[in-house]
Amino acid sequence: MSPRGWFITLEGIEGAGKTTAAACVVDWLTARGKTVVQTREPGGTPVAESIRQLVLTAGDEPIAPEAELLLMFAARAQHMHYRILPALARDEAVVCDRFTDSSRAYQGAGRGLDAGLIETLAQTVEQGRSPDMTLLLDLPVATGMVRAAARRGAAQQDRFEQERAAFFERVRAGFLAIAERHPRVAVIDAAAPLPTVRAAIEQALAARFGQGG
Ligand code: Z5A
Repeated sequence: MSPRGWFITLEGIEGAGKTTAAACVVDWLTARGKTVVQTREPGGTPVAESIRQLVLTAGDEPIAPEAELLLMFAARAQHMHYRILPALARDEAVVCDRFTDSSRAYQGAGRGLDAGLIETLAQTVEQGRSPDMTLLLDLPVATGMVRAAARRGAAQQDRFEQERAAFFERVRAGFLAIAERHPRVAVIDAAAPLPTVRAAIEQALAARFGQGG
């Protein structure tokens, strides 16, 4: 079985506007008659959502970087197996908020884990089906942090939100390095006003899939 649908991922540091951008991508695809599965990582299936809860919640026991990486890939394996690949096989479009590039950027560039190990895990878990297109929402770390704090309000920070700016600078640089290596990645200036971001996303989608979809 060779999955045929379109696999689109959204990436970026926190507060980049991935959630907002996902809605724009879904609108664009739906207008072209595509059936869309909108999902996120870590998460997307009941088991993967349980892992999300575990890995994002700040508790008394720290989570070792290697455990964090393996938990991200454990969630991804469930997601790939039971949600993403079946949808692609039905010729549907999958719009996923974060995917393996987040592991490369956060656990690789951010935590300093071995890039070779991450690629080995990716090869096994992705089963030969990497994204057709990735929208990288890029913006300065300080802007992302301000946006994320404003959206969070009085709610508690999760484990990642507790990291300092230097960590997110490494993550941002990691994402930009991925974009340089992979033509599937379109870099969107996410610091721009929303209508400008929306127009840039639509332009990138049209360039990849054609105007008619
Ligand atoms: N993680 C990892 O380490 N390794 C992995 O492999 C994976 C994940 C898969 C959870 O991700 C954490 O998991 C994540 C990395 C790690 N932690 N961090 N950081 P998440 O995606 O659930 O969490 P997040 O990145 O923190 O999401 P977010 O803060 O919700 O960011 P967002 O979705 O990109 O932003 P948003 O909600 O669309 O926008 C934020 C606010 O800005 C909101 O009020 C918007 O209205 C506003 N906004 C958006 N765009 C604009 C523009 N253009 N102008 C002005 N205001 C805007």
